[in-house]
Amino acid sequence: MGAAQPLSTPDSDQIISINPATGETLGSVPDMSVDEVRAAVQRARTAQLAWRNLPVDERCRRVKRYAVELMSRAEEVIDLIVAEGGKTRQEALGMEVAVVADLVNYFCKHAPKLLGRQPIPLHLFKHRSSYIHYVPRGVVGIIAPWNFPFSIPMGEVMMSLITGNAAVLKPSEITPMIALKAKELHDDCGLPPDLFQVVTGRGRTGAALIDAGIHYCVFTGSVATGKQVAAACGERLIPCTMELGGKAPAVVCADADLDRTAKAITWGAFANSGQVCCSVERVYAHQSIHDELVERMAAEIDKLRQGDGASDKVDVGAMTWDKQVDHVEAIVADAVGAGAEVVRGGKRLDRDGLFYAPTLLTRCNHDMDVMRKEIFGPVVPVMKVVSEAEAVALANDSHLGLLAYVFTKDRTKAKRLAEQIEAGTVMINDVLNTYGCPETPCGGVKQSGIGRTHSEIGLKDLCEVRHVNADRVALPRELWWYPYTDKGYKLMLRGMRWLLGRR
Ligand code: TXE
Repeated sequence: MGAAQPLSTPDSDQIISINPATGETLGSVPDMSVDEVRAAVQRARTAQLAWRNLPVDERCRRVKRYAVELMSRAEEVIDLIVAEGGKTRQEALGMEVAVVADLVNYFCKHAPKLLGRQPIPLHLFKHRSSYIHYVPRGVVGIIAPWNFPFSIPMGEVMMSLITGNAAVLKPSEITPMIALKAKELHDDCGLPPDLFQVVTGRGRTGAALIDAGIHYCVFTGSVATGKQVAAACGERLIPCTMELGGKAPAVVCADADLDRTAKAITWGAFANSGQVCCSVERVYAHQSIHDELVERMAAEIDKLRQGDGASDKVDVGAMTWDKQVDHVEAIVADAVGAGAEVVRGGKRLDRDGLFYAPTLLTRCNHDMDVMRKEIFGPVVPVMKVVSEAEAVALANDSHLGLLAYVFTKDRTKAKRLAEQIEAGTVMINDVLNTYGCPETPCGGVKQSGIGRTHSEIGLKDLCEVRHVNADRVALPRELWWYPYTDKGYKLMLRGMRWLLGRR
């Protein structure tokens, strides 16, 4: 049936990369040792000590070359993303390659201003001045998942270089080849080779990276692994950003534009075969429009063409990892066993490769795993609700809070509902797309993670935020210094009463 797991045994020193749509072997990469990882971090640190001294404008001028190189070789990269990850060409272009090229262009344009000295006007000590300056941390360790093996890590790599850091990437062992291609483009566009390196391997290589002298860690992956990584960083007091799982709810109000909503939810649930941390993972539809919405979604699903993403006539490609297909099968079986109705899909395709049919479930409830656990596959369960208040309460009944969606024509109500939903990002009448807006923060609340990637927040998190406080006038001493005197005390008391105690 599906493509086998990498052929290597867990302790072999080679990892085989396989095309999930065809089962063909794409190549193999080493399962790198602790010493190899440590050496890579040392080389990165040496390169970074020179790189950090370049003015930010010069760093941006050089990093911008990556976007030029990437877009000139876009199809080379797209072909490999499709072959190794299973997504369609459109998704490899729009959700991977273009996202990185746009992020590079955006931050190369805006970073010099964002990273400039930031004055802090002092409200009381007017005879002094303060400002913040942003200092690169050193070597950023990036540990990445298999679902967006290019755009997720490379956005962080590029932001690391722009802020004056070096980056060492540990890609997922399921999709290592694309990371090596990303590194090839980096070297080919003339950036210092040691500034960005790839250390391939399994989880233990990721663990070795955390222990190899990095100065910051950006982890993207599951909640379970994220807790292990955060603990390892905590033990070493390495600051980190955790981008973990999601269970995005879509709240569909009675007054939603059902045609747009059905199209949005279909794409939001099945793009990249549903293997997106911000996929629509559950729908709460107002009882007055529930049946019509389900009908429209079913009609949208019927139009979907599924097959090997290498073909241009495909809307839904292969899933990436056979264990994820097993998980999807189990979670659908649990739902059906508990009374869910399969309106569309509900099973693997009877063909080679990792294909699971786009699946629409109704009669779902919160006693089912499908409404509580991350599916991370092409399944969308729908639940009928009697009110918007019930929808919001159910949306918040989750340990995850990454993205959420609200569909209604009333934009004022939409923002009110959006602000009640516990999620890092809430989109109104749209899905997924904020990841493609580098100026907006990505990240979750609750168990969906810590910190933010992208945006000014994510850029500055890659820096040490340092503060300088300086004198503006030359005074012989400050009032509150030694010697303490009764006169000085009384003067300060009177002054503070006037300053701080006025109505
Ligand atoms: O994650 P894993 P996967 C989540 C998504 C899903 C998961 C899928 O919701 O849950 O990621 O990706 C390495 N120390 N997101 O299965 O297993 C491992 O080798 C250090 C959320 O890849 O957590 C891999 O490289 N590293 C996200 C990486 O961790 C370790 C967007 C992730 O592996 C390790 C995309 C260890 N002990 C997917 N063990 C978002 N929020 O944006 C494993 N690894």
